[in-house]
Amino acid sequence: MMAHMSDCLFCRIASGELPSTIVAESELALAFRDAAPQAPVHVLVVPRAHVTSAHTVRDADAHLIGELVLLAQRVAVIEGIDAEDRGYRLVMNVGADANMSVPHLHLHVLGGRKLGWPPG
Ligand code: DGP
Repeated sequence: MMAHMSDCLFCRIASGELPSTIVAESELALAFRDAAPQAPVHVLVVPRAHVTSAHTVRDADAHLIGELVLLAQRVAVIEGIDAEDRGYRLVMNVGADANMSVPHLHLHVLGGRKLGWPPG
């Protein structure tokens, strides 16, 4: 895990250097609206510290995965999609085949409509 990378988009958003629409935050993570939403609710949850992807997570930063999920739960409550008859999808893209475009670990929180499966 690296603290901050000045050329990383989500590091710059997480530090407040670049603007975002923040939905929730914790000491270790930030949740902000995706700039190209794929659903009525589309929020990205990122660790403040730089981790490249789920595939590069190591023992020392494994707790961040739990942190992202806990913050995603708060996002779901804030956005009103947490009820059992609603629900949401959590997605972590890894690498080119999954269309990962920003190499800073992030959890997509998608909801607000019936989501298709398989995702395609
Ligand atoms: P992924 O494909 O999993 O790497 O998702 C990256 C997401 O980041 C994608 O859905 C679009 C979003 N995104 C890209 N640039 C920005 C930005 O500058 N601000 C915000 N809020 N979202 C961004």
